[in-house]
Amino acid sequence: QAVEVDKWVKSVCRYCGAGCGLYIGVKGGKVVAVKGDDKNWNRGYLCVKGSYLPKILDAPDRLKYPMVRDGNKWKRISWDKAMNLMVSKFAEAIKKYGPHAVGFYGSGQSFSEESYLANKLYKGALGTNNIDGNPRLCMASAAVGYVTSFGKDEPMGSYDDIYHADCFFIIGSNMSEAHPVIFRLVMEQKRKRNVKIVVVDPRKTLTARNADLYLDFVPGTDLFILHAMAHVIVKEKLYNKDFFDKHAVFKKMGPDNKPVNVTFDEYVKFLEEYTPELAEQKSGCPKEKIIQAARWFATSKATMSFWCMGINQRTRGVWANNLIHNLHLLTGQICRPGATPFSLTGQPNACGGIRDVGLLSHLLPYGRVIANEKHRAEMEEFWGIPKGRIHSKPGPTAIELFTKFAEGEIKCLWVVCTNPGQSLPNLQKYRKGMASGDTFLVVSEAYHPSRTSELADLVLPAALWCEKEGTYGQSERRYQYLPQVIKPLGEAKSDFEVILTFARKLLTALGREDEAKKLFPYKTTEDVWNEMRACSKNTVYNFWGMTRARLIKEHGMLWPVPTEDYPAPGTLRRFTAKYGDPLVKKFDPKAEDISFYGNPADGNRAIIWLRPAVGPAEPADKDYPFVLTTGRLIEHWHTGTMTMKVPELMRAAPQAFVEINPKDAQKLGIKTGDKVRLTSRRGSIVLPAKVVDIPRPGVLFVPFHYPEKLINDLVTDAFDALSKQPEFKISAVRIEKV
Ligand code: MGD
Ligand code: SF4
Repeated sequence: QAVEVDKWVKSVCRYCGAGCGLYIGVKGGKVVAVKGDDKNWNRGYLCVKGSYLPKILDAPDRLKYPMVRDGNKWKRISWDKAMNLMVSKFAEAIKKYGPHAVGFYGSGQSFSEESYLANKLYKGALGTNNIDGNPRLCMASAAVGYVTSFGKDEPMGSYDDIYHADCFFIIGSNMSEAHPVIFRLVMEQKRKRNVKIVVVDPRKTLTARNADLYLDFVPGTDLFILHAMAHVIVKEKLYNKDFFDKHAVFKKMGPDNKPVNVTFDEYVKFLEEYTPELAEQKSGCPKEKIIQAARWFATSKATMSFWCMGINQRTRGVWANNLIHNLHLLTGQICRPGATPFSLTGQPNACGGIRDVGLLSHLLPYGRVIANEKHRAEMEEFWGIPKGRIHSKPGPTAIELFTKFAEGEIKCLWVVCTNPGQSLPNLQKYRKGMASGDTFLVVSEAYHPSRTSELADLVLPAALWCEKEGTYGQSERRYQYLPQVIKPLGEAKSDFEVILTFARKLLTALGREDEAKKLFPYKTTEDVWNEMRACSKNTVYNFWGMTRARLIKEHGMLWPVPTEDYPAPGTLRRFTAKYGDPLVKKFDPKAEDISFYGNPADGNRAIIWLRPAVGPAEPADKDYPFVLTTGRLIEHWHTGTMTMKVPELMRAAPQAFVEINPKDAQKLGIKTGDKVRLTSRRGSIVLPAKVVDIPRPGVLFVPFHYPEKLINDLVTDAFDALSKQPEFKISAVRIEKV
């Protein structure tokens, strides 16, 4: 049915990291419709969540005014009073206890300019690294995986590779629900060409049901499968020796926990024990399927891997990422059209706004890290702050940050554009800390109460999506501009405006008025964007050529884009001069074509890692015999604050449930609709059962969207030692009929 609008404005969906382009239809100052942008990568397609975006804007629980806690009640206050209260609390804590008494928890859904400002305030102006974000729960293992294998973060390929690949290796990703439009493009290839889809997942999801080859396995045993695939590739000589001789080195961790180089023969020896038989024994996946997957991976013309939370949300998430990269490097399935390891991103701006901007406690902007003295000095010079201002020790990561807040070491915490009161694992532990009367919690939210804002001392109303402007950086290094289309509801303000005002007022309250003016002189988000472009200029991220005007005009651009006349859409493939990476020669002048130029210490080669297969932190056992795994449904976004305002989505997915395999259900006498209790070492919850042949026997699945059913009370907060990303995908539980 045609919708009448006054104008259509080009923008981007605010949900998943796919980053579908869309047009927003405005009529009489209201958003009345969206439609897909057919000139963007998504070719006009949107999924069901994106299609209903207009309905989230004027929901009845939108927060319109700043609110302060008054005992058990909430009191409306003015913005001036709210800012003064916040500034006085933060300034008092800093004066009394030093800069590490305050913290910030940000989001892969904030605009890049917002995250850049917050990072500059905390690391550059205050001198504390107490700043982390929800991508720690989401993408940290993928980021560390890229850095440890290739020397630099972010995927080297792009969505364009979908049109060239003839084998898709999808592991730990339910693309059909979590990244539906990307999956649609994959399925389109399946209909048109002779492509193969391999899916490795403990749930027979819609994605798995569309596979040509489906490998199901006991959660947490996929490292054995990945090694066994390498074993087959080596044994059957399906590898590309020319490629890895030239472009990769083999490494393992030495006895003093430092990496040491090893030979290909040592790698082959390491793989000997990881036979398909052993993998079958450990994982429950038939060895024939593993062998077939290895053959298709290696011998297809071009293999593209996709993975997401099933790999990242693991105590061995980084190692699992490394093992996927190993397969590409071993077979030379990389750095040419269709051949690429592509990590799917959960959130719309986890890449551009958090990983690239460096809003994680160990990072600085554009590939720089806190632990590197030279990088700190570069940023100190760039920001014009005294040498030594940036603290040399990486700060606490998400779980550690909330632990410090719970223990009172951090006195004041500001949570922006995320809902940790629902999304953190082992939730009650951290909720108690957030609710404590001894600390001061500020939450910037678009809705109130959320499961976090209900615990806050001060809640600030946030302008949503098209009520403000800024930039997103999405899965494939694609940066896109989102304009302000309508006025914010009530007195809501953009987080950009609030962070900027707070930064100036806080520094002034600390007696540093000159610095407030010098470090935060911006008038518009474009001023900050221009500073970010300059900050990226001499790095491998170089997006100097992406002026705001170009981003407004183009339908997304992929960095590197080194000059203002560099042709749109930018760089489709990195690390290969032949396929268009403009930085290969700059960073590795001797390179003929391929160079992993982020890794000069290893001759600009990538690393094939010898990482032993290790299982999860909490496997099922006799007391807790089931594995609980959690994740998303197609209808809802994360903690449901937005999508649960859409009646159509609520009708489709109205309540939480637990999926159980029919074989387990029969043994336990459970039928669909029965109430069952799930209990882990941390908590328990009652849910209706859904008996369905999706999880394999021994596995239970619960979506984490529903605020009235906090499944994260049960989930372990064990995390990966390298990425500090928690293992949301594997907790041991028992189940009983109530
Ligand atoms: P969201 O619902 O995305 O969840 O968890 P969260 O980030 O905590 O929260 C974003 C919040 O920002 C919403 O409450 C929304 O109303 C608000 N908001 C929207 N727009 C704006 C804005 O412009 N400004 C401000 N200030 N607020 C805004 C996600 C997290 O959850 C992530 S990233 C992952 S990957 C984890 N996944 C996961 C899982 O797979 N299983 C389980 N069990 N738990 C998980 N938790 C993690
Ligand atoms: Fe939005 Fe992701 Fe759906 Fe595209 S696939 S419309 S970005 S939620």
